[in-house]
Amino acid sequence: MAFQTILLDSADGIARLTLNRPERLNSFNRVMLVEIREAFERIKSDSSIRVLVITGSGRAFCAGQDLQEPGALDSPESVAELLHKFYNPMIGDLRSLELPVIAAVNGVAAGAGCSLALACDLVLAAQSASFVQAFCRIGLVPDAGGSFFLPRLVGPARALGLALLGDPLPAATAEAWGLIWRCVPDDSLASETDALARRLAAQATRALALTKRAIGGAANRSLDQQLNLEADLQAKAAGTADFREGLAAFLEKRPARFTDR
Ligand code: LHQ
Repeated sequence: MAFQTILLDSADGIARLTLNRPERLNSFNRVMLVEIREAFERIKSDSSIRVLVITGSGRAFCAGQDLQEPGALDSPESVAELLHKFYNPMIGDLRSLELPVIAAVNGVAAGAGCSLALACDLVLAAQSASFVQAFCRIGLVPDAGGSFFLPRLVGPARALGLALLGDPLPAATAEAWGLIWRCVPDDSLASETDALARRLAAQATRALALTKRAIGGAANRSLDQQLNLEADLQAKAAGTADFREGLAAFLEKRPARFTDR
């Protein structure tokens, strides 16, 4: 089935999901939120996919909720329903993907569009991109995981400054503050994203998925809990064919060829 609001293609183990409503700065409507989840399902069930890249078409990454979507914002109930039925499951599904997810932020990421980017594992942003906690500008509060990821990434002082003021944070500052992995020149975003995705696709995907589990939520666990979790995850990694291959390749002084997913 073809999608109406996103594009999904894959090659060489790398899936690319493009938010594709450029005339509305790729803002989310209900169709798009459903299609994104359907894309995640397809990626999960395709064992050839080892990395996902999420990006936007045109000049924006994503402007958050489509503020002109009929019926969406009519009442507190419709807003709560949007979050419970569409946004929250989408963020939950994204976080449970057992492969690395890169956000290639090609332009402005505002509101829930910023939350989506921050929920990804690695964020690469074009120098002209910016991150906007747009919620306060329209009398709303951060959602779609924004209030979870933001303070964990930049600390409460910067998180509050961003969320209470709603000023655009330029990509270079976002990198300096540790909000994102890297800011790159606009004309290098595509090639840098491709190089990063290829590097990740060549790695041991199961171990990367287990690493995501170790680091995700680590701030909420005690040292004892984390040590135990590490031991459990390491036992799982040690049971993969990729670990045997990685070890053999090291001992034989040759590049490893990882194949698990
Ligand atoms: C848009 C949008 C947009 C529709 C630009 N919708 N058309 C979840 C569920 C439940 C409740 C509500 O909240 C949420 C989560 C959220 O995401 S709430 C936050 C929603 N997003 C915003 O408040 C951001 C609104 N947009 C902006 O502040 C600006 O457009 C940004 C900073 C993103 C970009 O600014 P500019 O580059 O100056 O572009 P622009 O403002 O001129 O927009 C270009 C066009 O896109 C324009 O349409 P037009 O027909 O005049 O060319 C905008 O109306 C449209 N657009 N964002 N979210």
